[in-house]
Amino acid sequence: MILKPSLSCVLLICTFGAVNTAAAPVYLNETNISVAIGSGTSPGSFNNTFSNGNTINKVIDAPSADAEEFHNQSTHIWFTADSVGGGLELDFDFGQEYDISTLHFWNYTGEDYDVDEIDFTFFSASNAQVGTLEVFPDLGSSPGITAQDIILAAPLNVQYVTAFLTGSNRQVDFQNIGFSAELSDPTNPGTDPAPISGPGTLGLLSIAFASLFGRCRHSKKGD
Ligand SMILES: [Ca+2]
Ligand SMILES: [Ca+2]
Ligand SMILES: [Ca+2]
Repeated sequence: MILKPSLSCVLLICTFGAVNTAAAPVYLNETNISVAIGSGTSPGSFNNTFSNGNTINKVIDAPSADAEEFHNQSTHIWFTADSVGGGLELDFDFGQEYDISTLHFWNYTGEDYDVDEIDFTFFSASNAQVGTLEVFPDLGSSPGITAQDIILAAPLNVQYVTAFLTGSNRQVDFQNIGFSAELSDPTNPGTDPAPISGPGTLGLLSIAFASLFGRCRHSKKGD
């Protein structure tokens, strides 16, 4: 028996190919996400962070994951908590769900002011918690500060991220926080911790081929 593919089958194959190649990581910054100071920020001082009209957008203004910044009042964020254990909370909104693959952090260059710990909490579009992560970042490079890249195995389906930054001596000084991520697969619900590749990808393939087979059979009957 020779299966003659119909036009709809060919179109479906082409569409699947296009969807498959479109899933490439993008760098999230001020052009596609937002950041705000969270209500969980401890009592403290922002020092010169907002001098000369600067805003908290300095956290997400790096144009790319490998951008270099020099430490000055137009590029950095500097918070001093009133007491040890206090810190700065940042709330990120991606606007839609992404699967984060790499975290990028541009720390200050010296131990007296750098960020010593960041506690991340990740939430889906429906505000369900989908993961947490503790990071103890390296000192920034000097004199030009480039990002430390931290590869993440998860989480998937993240729209909101809360980051709580602390310094062991109350000082929190850094340049940027960045995320490389892919748009989430809408068939994979936000609470599903399935890995990015493997069963999830195989499942998608199975659905695509089942659909293709069904469409081809249907078309052949109608021919
Ligand atoms: Ca910056
Ligand atoms: Ca320190
Ligand atoms: Ca440190």
